[in-house]
Amino acid sequence: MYLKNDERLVQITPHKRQIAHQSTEFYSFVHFTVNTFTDREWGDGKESPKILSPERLDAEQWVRAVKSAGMKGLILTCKHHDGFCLWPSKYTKHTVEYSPYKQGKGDIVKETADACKKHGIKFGVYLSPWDMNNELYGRGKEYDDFFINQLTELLTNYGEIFSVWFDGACGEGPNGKKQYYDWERYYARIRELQPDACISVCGPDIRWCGNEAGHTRKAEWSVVPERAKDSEIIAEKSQQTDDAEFRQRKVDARDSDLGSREILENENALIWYPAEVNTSIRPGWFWHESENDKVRSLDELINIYYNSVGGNATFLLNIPPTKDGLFHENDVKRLSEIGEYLDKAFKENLTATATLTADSTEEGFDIDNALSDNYDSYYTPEKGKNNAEIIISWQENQNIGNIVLKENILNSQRVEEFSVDIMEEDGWKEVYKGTVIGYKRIVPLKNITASRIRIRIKDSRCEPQLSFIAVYKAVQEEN
Ligand code: FUL
Repeated sequence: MYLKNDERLVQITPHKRQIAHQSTEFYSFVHFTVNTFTDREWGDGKESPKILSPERLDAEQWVRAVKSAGMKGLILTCKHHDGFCLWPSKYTKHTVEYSPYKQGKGDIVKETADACKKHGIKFGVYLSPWDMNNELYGRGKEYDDFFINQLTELLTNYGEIFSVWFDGACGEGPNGKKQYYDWERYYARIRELQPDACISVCGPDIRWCGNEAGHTRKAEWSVVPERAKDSEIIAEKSQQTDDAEFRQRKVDARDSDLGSREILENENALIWYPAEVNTSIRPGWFWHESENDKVRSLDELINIYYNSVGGNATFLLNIPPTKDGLFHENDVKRLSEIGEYLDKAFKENLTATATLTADSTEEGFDIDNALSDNYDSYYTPEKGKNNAEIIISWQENQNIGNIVLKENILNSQRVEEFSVDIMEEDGWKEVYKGTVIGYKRIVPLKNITASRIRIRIKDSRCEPQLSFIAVYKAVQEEN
C-alpha cells in the first residue's frame, strides 16, 4: 500500500505548454552579437553597432545544421547583456539597424525566425534583462517600460515563440545603477502575447539545472517545492551583495536533491518545474577563433544527451556563429555526427517482435498500451499497488542497446526507484538501477545479448503509469 501523502504529490501535473516544451527534448542556443566581433564573452554596452558586419550570415545554414543533430528548436540571443539588439528595435539606437549588416536593412531575429519556420523547428528568444547600454537601466519603472516594449516587439513580430529565456545575470548599467526587475509584469506580458511559450530559467515554467557544464543529477525531479523557483532565487541573488545570505536559503537550483519524497514531505506548496540543461559546444558561449579546435567530443555530447533528455530534463546546446555569420565547419560536422549517432541508437525498436507481460494490471490499462509513444493510453497495475514487474521476452536472443521508459506525466511523475534485469543461464541478473523516470529515461545498455528482460518498478508515488516502453537494438561497432 502506498502512503497517503503520495496522493498529494501526484496531484502536481504539467501545464500543456510545459508538456510541449519537454517534448522538444533537444534544441539549440545561438549566441551571436557584438561579442562575436570583439572576441569577448561579455560586452560593456559601449561597442559601436558598426562592428557588427557578418558578411555571409545565413540563418538557414544554422537551422540545417541544428536539424542534422536531431534538434527541434532554436533560441537566439536577441539581446545579450551589452544591450545590442539583433532586430531593429524602435526603442533604442543600439541595434542592427545602425550596423553595416545589409546597410542597416537587416533583421537577424526575423531571418532566424523565418528559417526556423521554413525548416519546421520551433523558435525561441533570449532577451537579457541586464542591459549595459541603455540609459534607463537602473531607473525602475522607466527601464521596465522599455523592457516591456522590447518584449512586445519580439513577441508580436516574429510568429510563434516556444521559449522566452531569461538570464539571471544582473549587474550595473551605464549610470552605475542596478535594476530591480519587475518579473511579474514581464511574465504577464508574455502570457498575454504568447500563452504557449515557456518562460525559462528566471521564470516559472522551466528550471535551470544549476550549472553550465552539462551536468545532471542522478534524479532530476519535475515536482519540486515552490520556493525552489529559480526566478525568485536568482532575482533575489542578483539584488544581494551578500552571497552568504543567499546560500542560507533552504532550496537552491544547485542543491543536490530538489524533489525526493523526504524533501517534499514537509513542504506546503509544490509545483511542476522541470529541468533544462544548458551548455555550449565550445568552452565559450560566443565564437572565438582560438576555440575552433575545442569543439566538444561526440562522446561527451552524447553523454550529456543521455543524462539530460534521457534523465527527465531537456538539453539546450549552444552553437556560436563566427564573424562571417555562419556556424564553423567543425561545429557543423559535430552536429551531424550527433544526428547520425542518435538515428542509429534509436532506430530499431525490438518490442515489435516481443511479448510483454506484467504481474498486475488494472482493467483497461494493459501492458501493451505502453507499446505506442503517446499519452492516449498507458499501463498501470491494480489500484493500490505502487510497484510492478514487467517482462519482455523474445523467442530468440537479441542484441540489446538502449531501453527507453516514459511515464504518463499527464498524471504527474510517480516512479522513484526501478531496476532492469536480464535473464542469464542461472537466473535474473540486475544490469541497471534507476531513480526517476518522468518524461523519459534512457537506460543505456551496451550491447547485451538476452531473450528476456525484466523491468521492476520498486517504488512509486501511488500506482506507476507507464506510457511507453521501447527496447532498441544495439548499434554494432564499426571497425
Ligand atoms: C549566462 C550569461 O552571462 C552568459 O553569457 C550566457 O548567455 C549564458 C547562457 O547565461 O548567465
